[in-house]
Amino acid sequence: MVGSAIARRLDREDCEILKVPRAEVDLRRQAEVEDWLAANKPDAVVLCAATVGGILANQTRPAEFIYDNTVIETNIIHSAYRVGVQKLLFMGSACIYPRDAEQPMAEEALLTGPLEPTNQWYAIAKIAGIKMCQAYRQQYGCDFISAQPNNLYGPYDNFDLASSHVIPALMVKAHQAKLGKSNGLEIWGTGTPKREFLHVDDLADAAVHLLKIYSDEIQINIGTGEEVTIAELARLIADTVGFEGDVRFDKSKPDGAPRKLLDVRRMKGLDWEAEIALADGLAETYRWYLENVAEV
Ligand code: GFB
Repeated sequence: MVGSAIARRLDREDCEILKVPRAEVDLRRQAEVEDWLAANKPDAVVLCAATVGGILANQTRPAEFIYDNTVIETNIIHSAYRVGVQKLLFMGSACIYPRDAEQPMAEEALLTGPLEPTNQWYAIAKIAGIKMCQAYRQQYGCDFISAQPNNLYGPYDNFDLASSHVIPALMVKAHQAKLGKSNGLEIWGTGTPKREFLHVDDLADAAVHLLKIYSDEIQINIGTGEEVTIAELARLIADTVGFEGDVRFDKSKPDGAPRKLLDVRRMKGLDWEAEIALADGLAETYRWYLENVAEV
C-alpha cells in the first residue's frame, strides 16, 4: 500500500522510479539486497517495505514481526551506505512511542518509557531502524532520515480479517453484514481506544516533501492531528458502506494502546499538512474495495 502510493506520487516528479518484484529480490537476504543496489545504484531509497499487520497479527506473530523488519532495514540501510545512496527515507510507525506517552506524542517522547505490549516487537524493530539512520549519519555522514506515520489506510490495503488493521477489517465486516452474510457488525475490544488515521496518499505526499527538504537526525511525525474513538470510526464506516444494523463489541479481543495521537507541529513547521478528510478517504477506499476486492 505505501510503496504503490509513493510510486504514484513520484510519477509527478522529475525522476526515474526503480522497482523490483519480491520474487526477484527477497529483502531478508543480505546478498540479494547488496547485489541489486550495487547493480542499480539509486540516488535515493524509500524504505517502506516491512512485515506489517493489525493488532492481532502483531500479537500472534511476534517472531516474524521482529525478525523480518530488523533484517530488512539492516540489509537496506547498510547496503545503501556501501553503494553511496545520497538520500534514504526510513518509514517508521507511531507505535515506536511509549504506551503512556503524553498526548499528542512529540518526537522527543521516543525511548522515554515502556512500549505497548501488543506491538512491542514491531516497535523495537522500527526504533532500531531510526537509530541506524542516526548512527550512519553520525559515523559516515549519510543523509538518512526517518518519518513516523500514524495508522494508515487507502487503496491496496490488506483486507484479510486475520491480519488487517481496523479500517479494512470494519469495511469488510460492514459490507458482509449489509449483504446479510453475517449477523451484525462485530468490533474487537471496547470501542473506546482512540486512533488517528492517515490516508496513504497524504503519507506519500509528505514523504516526497521530506525527501526534498529535510536532512536531520530526529524522526518526523506524519499525521492529521485528529483522532476518533474506534466506536466512532465503526459508525463512520457503517455510514460509508450503508450498513444500518446492529454493532456489537467483542471484549475478549485486545484494545491495544488507549491513545496514539501524534504531535504534528514539526511537520507543520516544514510547511506540510494532511489534506484528505477521514470521511472522504473512507468513501474512496470503500470504492476501491468494491472494485478490486469485494465478492458481490
Ligand atoms: O488497526 P489496529 O489493528 O492497530 O487496531 P493498532 C486499532 C484498534 O481497533 C484496536 C480495534 O483497539 C482494535 O482492538 N478493532 C476493532 C479492530 N475491531 C477491529 C478489527 O476487526 N480488526 C482490527 N485489526 N482491529 C497497530 C500495531 O496497532 O497499529 C502496528 O499493532 C502498527 O504495530 C499499526 O503500528 C499502525 O492501532 O492497535
